[in-house]
Amino acid sequence: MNQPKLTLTIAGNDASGGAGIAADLKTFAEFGTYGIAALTTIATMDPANNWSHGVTAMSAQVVKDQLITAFAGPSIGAAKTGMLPNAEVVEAIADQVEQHPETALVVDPVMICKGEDEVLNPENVEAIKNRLIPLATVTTPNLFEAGQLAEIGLLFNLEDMKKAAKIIHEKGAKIVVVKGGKSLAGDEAIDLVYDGNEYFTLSSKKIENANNHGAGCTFAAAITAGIAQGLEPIEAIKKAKVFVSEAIQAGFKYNQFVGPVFHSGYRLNRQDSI
Ligand code: PXL
Repeated sequence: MNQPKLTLTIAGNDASGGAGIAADLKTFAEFGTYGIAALTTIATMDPANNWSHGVTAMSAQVVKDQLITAFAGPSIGAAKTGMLPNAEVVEAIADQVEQHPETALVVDPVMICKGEDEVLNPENVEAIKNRLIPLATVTTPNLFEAGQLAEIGLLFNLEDMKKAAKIIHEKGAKIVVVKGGKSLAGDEAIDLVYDGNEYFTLSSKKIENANNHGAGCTFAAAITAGIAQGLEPIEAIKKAKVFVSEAIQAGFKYNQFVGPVFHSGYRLNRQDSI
């Protein structure tokens, strides 16, 4: 057996298992890569209080120490960032990742969790924009996040998505994937991809009442794993879209509050590995 390709997630723990490092590590495994996690935050949900989220930050020092450990092994093919609690942690991550240009970076600029309506931390958005976006091979904002990163407010249609993608590309991300998700009108879930040269869209049928908690993390993790396995980023993005659609198909109701994707959906639905 050859040595596996290494993948790294720098993200939070979703205590319900659908999003965050749980989603990432399960996805990394489905792709046959060796996953490593550096924990940035712990997100807990309170069943006695309408599943409201609590967020506990790791210190910048312990995030830095985890990254030093992770990078002390064989070369990591690709890393991704997910939920980041504050600007200090973002800075610590950028300082380490910058020293490893051999590792492709996928930035999932998580600003908000589904069902929550507060941006995690405004100065955090600034730090992601200034320190991580310039290092990104791929970034995967949703409509809200793309509007924040591009500083153009809310996005409503494909034209708005193109405008945001261009601005985010100018800030340094090589490839921008703006996820239209369920929010755009129509019965397709459309993502817009921009690589500085051309725009193209990826679409899949919207799934009614989808159990899709963790879909964003799973999509970005699948792109990360594809790149680590040697795919060109655009090919990794296309493959990730297929992978996450199957994960959403296999999603299930966890409790009255949340329905996660099932990260093994592709393998189970198709009786084949990705
Ligand atoms: O889906 C965004 C997200 C990312 N990371 C963690 C989360 C969530 C949403 O719950 O808990 C750790």
